[in-house]
Amino acid sequence: MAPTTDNLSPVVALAGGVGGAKFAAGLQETLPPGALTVIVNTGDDFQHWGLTICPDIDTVLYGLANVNNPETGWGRANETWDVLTETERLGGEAWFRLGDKDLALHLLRNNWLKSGATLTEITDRLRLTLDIPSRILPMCNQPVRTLVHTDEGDLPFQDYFVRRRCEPTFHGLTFVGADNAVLAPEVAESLQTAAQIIICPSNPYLSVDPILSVPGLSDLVRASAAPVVAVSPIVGGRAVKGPVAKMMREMGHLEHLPLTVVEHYAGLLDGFVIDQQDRADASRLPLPTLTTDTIMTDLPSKRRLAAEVLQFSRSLMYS
Ligand code: FO1
Repeated sequence: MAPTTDNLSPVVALAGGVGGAKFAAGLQETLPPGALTVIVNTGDDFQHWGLTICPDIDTVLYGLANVNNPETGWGRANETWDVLTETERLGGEAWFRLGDKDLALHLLRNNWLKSGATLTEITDRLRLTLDIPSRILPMCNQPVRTLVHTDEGDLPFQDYFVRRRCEPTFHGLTFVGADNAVLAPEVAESLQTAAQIIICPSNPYLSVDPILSVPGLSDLVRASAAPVVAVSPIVGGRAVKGPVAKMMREMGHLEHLPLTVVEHYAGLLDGFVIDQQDRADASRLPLPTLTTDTIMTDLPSKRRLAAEVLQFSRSLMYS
């Protein structure tokens, strides 16, 4: 069935990390309750203090529940750090900052995982408890772990990103376990019925590629009749947050970074959204492009950007 254009049509967003969570919050604010599904990167997940940590799922959960830390973008607002402080005092590792409230969620999730629930089931339980009207789907239920190849050797994702603050020179990535990942029925169904598919302004290499590495997932995006639009994570030739521009430079892309993002998503996109500061790059882009203010500082700016992107995406249904 061809996708319809009314506001109740399902919208699927692919997201990872802080930029993705911010934009997804704007989409949720703009769309009717239940219209949004967010498929989230789990390549950043790892084991720490004996717990399974799912940073991007939690960043999206907290962002859509509006309980996220507005300064960092990850973790909880009004957090306390007693466990971390005491753990460090006892000689434990404190480079990865798990707050007390955040820890409560991790303890629960760990128990549920131990008792056999899938990450999809657990995430759904958590989003309902947090009164989130949107569906949040991990990209898969099997472990896929991003390994970063650097000039200092291979580093597990969080070692590269948090412990080493992305300082080592980036050479490439492997998504370990991706070959054995299985497309979850919920993910497949959401993409098959989507009226609009949006790739959030997340890091294309670290956050979106792991999602696309799940066997069969990018084929569904490509096969979809829905317009596929990506929002650039680049503003004024730089990353809004995180290491994407640094990584691009280290791969030899020194200028026209929005075009580099489009080329990276080759064959997937029907439209692209760039920031007004990158206006000069618009004419180089080989697809319909919306140029606007993509910086999201508060809820109104998230809502405005989401509304503009949805409208742009709808306009592509007729082209
Ligand atoms: N990012 C940091 O830069 N430092 C941290 O200590 C840190 C802790 C943390 C705890 C829970 C969580 O869900 C996320 C956390 N993040 C932290 C964010 C994080 O690991 C990255 O932003 C993502 O993996 C990249 O998208």
